[in-house]
Amino acid sequence: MIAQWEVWFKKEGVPFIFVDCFDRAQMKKVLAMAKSIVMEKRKKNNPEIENPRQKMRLMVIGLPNTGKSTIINQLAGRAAVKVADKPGQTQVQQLIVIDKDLDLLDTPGVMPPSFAKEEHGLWLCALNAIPEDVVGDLLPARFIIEYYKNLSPENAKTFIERYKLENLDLKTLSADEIMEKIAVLRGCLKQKGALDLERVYKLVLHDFRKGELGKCCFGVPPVN
Ligand SMILES: Nc1nc2c(ncn2[C@@H]2O[C@H](COP(=O)(O)OP(=O)(O)OP(=O)(O)O)[C@@H](O)[C@H]2O)c(=O)[nH]1
Ligand SMILES: [Mg+2]
Repeated sequence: MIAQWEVWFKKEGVPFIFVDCFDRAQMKKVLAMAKSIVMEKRKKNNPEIENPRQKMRLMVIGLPNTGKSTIINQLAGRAAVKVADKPGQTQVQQLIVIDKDLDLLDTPGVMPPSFAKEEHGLWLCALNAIPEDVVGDLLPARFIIEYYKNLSPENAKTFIERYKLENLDLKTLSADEIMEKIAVLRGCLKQKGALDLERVYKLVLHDFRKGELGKCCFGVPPVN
């Protein structure tokens, strides 16, 4: 699905780069790319100026808890802004000097005013872009299980191995039944042996957010 997004960005003429913020080499590419985009624009808008101004001020925007502040810290090479694994960490804008040519504005996460489909809200809950107390753990955990259940066994390999589900035909089970199996396999039990499903929901959400269930990509590019 990532490949489909690549095609779409190219077709739309939108410069893009997929990165792991903790990969220093990749982050350097982001910096170089951002600077070259700005310089190209400056040259295009003012062709008569031979040496356009180098100094630039850019802002980092995106959904809550998606790594905006982390990007800034990585590019600055220091803990310039606060980072946390929860939505709404950054509350006010903050301007950070990255180098002699670049200042970056860190901004609070932004949300779409509404969701075209209910599942879009669940994606954001699964990704922890919406605070956990808004919908609780069950719905996003069920949504994640549903996602991996519908993948081919090859694409769901990491998920299947993580919870030792190799002997089950996942397609014939509901997401809730799969979570019951995980409770048994992982020993998530309450006193007197009842299944502790709350623990399974938290486990699934935790593992998903840490990338332990394998790579995933929600949603295909829009069709024009
Ligand atoms: N694995 C992984 N984790 C990341 C990456 N980028 C950020 N994180 C983690 O995601 C969490 C949120 O990062 P932040 O930088 O605070 O996110 P933010 O977009 O600034 O969040 P708000 O200010 O709340 O909107 C932190 O626990 C980061 O360590 C990444 O590329 N890979
Ligand atoms: Mg932030």
